[in-house]
Amino acid sequence: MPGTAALEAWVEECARLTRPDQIVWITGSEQEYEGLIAGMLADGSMTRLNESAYPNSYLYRSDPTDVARTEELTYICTEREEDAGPNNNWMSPREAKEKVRPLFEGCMRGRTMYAVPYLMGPAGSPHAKVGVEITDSPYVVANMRITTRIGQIALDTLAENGGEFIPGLHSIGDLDPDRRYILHFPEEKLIWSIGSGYGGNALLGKKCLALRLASWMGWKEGWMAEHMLILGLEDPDGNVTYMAGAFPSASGKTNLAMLVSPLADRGWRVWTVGDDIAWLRPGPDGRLWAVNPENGFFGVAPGTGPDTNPNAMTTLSKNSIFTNVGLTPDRLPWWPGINPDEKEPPAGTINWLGHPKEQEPDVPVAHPNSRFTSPASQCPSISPHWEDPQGVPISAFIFGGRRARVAPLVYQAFNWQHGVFVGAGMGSETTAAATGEVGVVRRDPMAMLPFCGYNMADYWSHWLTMGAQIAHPPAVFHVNWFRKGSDGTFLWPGFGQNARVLMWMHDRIHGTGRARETPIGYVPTPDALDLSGLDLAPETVEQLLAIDKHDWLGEWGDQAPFFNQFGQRLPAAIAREHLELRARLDALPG
Ligand code: GTP
Ligand code: SPV
Ligand code: MN
Repeated sequence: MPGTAALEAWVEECARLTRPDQIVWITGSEQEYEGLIAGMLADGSMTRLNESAYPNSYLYRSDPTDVARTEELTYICTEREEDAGPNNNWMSPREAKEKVRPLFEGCMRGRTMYAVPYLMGPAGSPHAKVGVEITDSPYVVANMRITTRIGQIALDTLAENGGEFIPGLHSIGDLDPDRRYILHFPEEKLIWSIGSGYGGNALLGKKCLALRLASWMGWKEGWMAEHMLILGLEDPDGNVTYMAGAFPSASGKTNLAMLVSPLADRGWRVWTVGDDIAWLRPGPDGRLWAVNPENGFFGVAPGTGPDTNPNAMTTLSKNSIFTNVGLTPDRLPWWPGINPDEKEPPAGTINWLGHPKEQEPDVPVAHPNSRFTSPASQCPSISPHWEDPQGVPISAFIFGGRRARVAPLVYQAFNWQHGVFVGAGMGSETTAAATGEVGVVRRDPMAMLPFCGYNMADYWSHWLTMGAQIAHPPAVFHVNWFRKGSDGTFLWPGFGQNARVLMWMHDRIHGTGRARETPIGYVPTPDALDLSGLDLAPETVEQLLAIDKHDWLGEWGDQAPFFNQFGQRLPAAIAREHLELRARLDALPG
């Protein structure tokens, strides 16, 4: 298939390095997909699910040592270390290539090399970018086909934009974590990834291009690439207010984006634009406009069920790939929560390692980071505007953490600068989305710690600059669905009920919501939240909205060394906001 000369030359160069048996250019056709799947069914790497319950859907089990993003093996390779910042692992481009090129040498011998042209962003959008991923994993190709727009549509855009594309070379290598590297070269817009076939390590359009490289490009070019869901909240008048939310990995973006409102009968509903990534640009009207660069969802399976996220359940009911979930004797996928009244799967269910669960009672049936890959177009709540080339206008940014203590259910920042500080100071408990310890609080500014492709201090400066450039910057909120009571259970019902918090934000944006001023921002008065029909004790509501001086002084203290790492590069406005928070906390009685 003809591409531009530069594209063909790069693919040939990669082939000389990796020595595949053959090169296949991916067109994105149905037939081609069926062929890829047939190959994986034949070699046993995929299993067909129950065709009547889950048409055209498959189970894939990854290598047991390759089940999540590996942040410690992910690098930003800039000429100067300080441009990558203390928030990233760094190697110089030269050192990185010298170290990793030998791993690519001959790594595709005996394998097929796929060249996958893909488009991030809706076709015809000024936001859209073309990437080309070279990979030796048919599983990666199949996932890219769902999560991005692949093949001809990307080549057409490439032809229209003068042949510009972002190259990404990927090989599963030998899957040994000791020889795994996820390398980004933002100065030459290049990605090299070897040794993993999982998620954000391997589907290069997602975290590598659409966040790490795109955040760098946005910094240089005056736009933003964020780890954000995008939703539209329709009110009883039929007006839709668009909001974008940054929560750390596995902390509720997909769920909020697809929320089914319990107050739909009163005219409140949520439309889904995106569930993981937002690209934002200032519009001529002085607002920020957002597109979802993706074409599908790579969603967390555990916890997803008809009671928590019915829209996700419909979305994943066909044409989907399930990774590292359980398999019941009826050939249905299984994970905790898929059937709300079933704590345990049926006897004879096969766990994610491929063994009968009875043989391995200590192994979870589904891996905690097991995922579904499904087309966005199948989502019942998908917005009619989700592929609008110019995107949707954003009225609010929502930051969110997973915090058993400290952070109240919701609060609003005083203004844009304070909002940037609220995002910069975010903390959240770690999850299974990345390897490492789970449940420990870490600073995860704007949910971008693993995804910001440059010095985080420069990123905050960029946020401040963007706000100053637009006439109508979004209102900024912070939420926490995960606050726990003394008995260790969640205080807030979450999921669909989060609509009530979105409604308060809507009221704040439109000037009617009631709030009290606290040291951390505006917190709803208990009567400002519509809690009708919820069985919440007034003490619980009080606990959910409480600002504890002692807890917040602890939080302040935890932020200090994090900010200090950035030295002189930390924007003065952030340092000042941090000091002013301290003064407001000190003035609080108690
Ligand atoms: P990534 O795809 O990793 O970026 O994750 P995400 O931010 O999209 O998270 P997702 O919505 O998939 O949720 C992750 C986990 O949190 C799932 O197990 C959900 O069931 C659970 N979760 C989501 N929203 C809520 C909520 O409001 N309350 C509670 N208790 N759990 C939630
Ligand atoms: C995340 O970890 O934030 C994800 C999943 O969205 S992955 O694509 O693996 O990065
Ligand atoms: Mn994510």
